[in-house]
Amino acid sequence: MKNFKPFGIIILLLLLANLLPAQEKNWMDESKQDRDKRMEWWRDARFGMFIHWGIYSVPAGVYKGKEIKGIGEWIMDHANIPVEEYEKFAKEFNPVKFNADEWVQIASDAGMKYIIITSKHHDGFSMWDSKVSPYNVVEATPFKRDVLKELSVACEKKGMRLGFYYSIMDWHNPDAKGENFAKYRDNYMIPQIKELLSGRYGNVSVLWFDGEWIKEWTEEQGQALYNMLRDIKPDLIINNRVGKGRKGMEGMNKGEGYAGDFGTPEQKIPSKGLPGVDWESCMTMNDTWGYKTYDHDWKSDKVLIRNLIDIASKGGNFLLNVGPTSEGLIPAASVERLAAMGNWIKINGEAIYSTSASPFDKPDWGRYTTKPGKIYAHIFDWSEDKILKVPAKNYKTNRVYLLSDKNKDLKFEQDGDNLQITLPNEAPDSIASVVVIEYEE
Ligand code: H79
Repeated sequence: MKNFKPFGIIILLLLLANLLPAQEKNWMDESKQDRDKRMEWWRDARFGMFIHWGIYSVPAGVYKGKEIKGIGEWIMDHANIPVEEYEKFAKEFNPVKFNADEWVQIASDAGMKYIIITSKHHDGFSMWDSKVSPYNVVEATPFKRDVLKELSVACEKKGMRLGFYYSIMDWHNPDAKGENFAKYRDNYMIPQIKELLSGRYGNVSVLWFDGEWIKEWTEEQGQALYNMLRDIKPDLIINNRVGKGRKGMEGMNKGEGYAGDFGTPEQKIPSKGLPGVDWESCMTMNDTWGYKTYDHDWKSDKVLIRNLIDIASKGGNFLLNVGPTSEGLIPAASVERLAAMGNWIKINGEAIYSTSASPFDKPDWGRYTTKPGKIYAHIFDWSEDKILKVPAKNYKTNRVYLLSDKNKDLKFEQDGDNLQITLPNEAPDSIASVVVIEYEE
């Protein structure tokens, strides 16, 4: 073995390995540890802003003098508007009052930790400077400004996370329906998504797909897209509508064979949450996502704040929508409600952010959230007898107090299976008052 040359053999093996087909990474096989790390900021955030903004804000629910029934961003479909007619709304889109810093400030003041904005809705209109198609906000409107770019800069300044909604269904591109779908997918949709992840739009934290129900889109294509996106950006978080996982258990990456990182209940809060999976309820503040001039059916501060608590108590996130006008303004009714939520969160945010689902069954008087060493009782209905009973049987309680008055101890005693807490006469907050139970871990 005088002529044995180990380096030569190693080099030969390396050369051979290059000839083998590259083993593609399946990101759906991620370890729990890696997944927990990637999802951490999102789980802690609990509350985000959804923004539905596009050229549908120009008709704003009215076409040819008629109020069109249904959600505003669907007007092209609901009013049967031909493509060439609908395109004309782009020429009227000039939202000179748009100020990205103001939008981010409104979200931040509301206590929201991330923003998801429509990059392209079903109407196919792109809200950024896309080189893939001139049907976009820079080339097709008098506004000529890159909305997503401005928002990404404003988010970066404020430390606000940003994600993009992208509709797989596209009513504008003729290839997006029927036998040419692969052409739309490979030459239009994927190049567009790559633009969004190119770095030009900052650190994109979430991609939020929709319109995946069309027959042209399959779970296999969804999984291929999911893997492609994680190859580009390994820490990206992607919703379950990237594939066909929205039906059934809303679930993903659970050995159920569906792509996506979180479930997306729409306009509803699952009665028991979605145990074992990450999820986010998206909801409107009135009855539309895209702006409609005449929709005044606003949810009250009480409903919105209690929805946030209800969702947190079930371990989910709340993605609450605003539909800005064609002037570029978030409607005043939305801003007022977001401010009220922010005021509640300023006092009680500790009981929302970074919490986990309730350790107990849902009580009649409100909801629970929890954190290591702490139980938060969110009281909706202040009890008549001023005694709060918490089924904290095997907990060694150290201290009990209200988040609105942290220095003042509340009296408590263990009574069999229940911890009995003596409440003050008046509820500090008529919508939800939070009592903290600190216990030894
Ligand atoms: O962007 C907002 C809406 O425009 C969009 N999703 C939110 C976030 C939305 N698309 N459709 N809808 C809301 C309601 C209509 C759903 C249906 Fe279907 C589509 C009914 C039949 C096809 C999806 C697939 C739901 C049921 C089957």
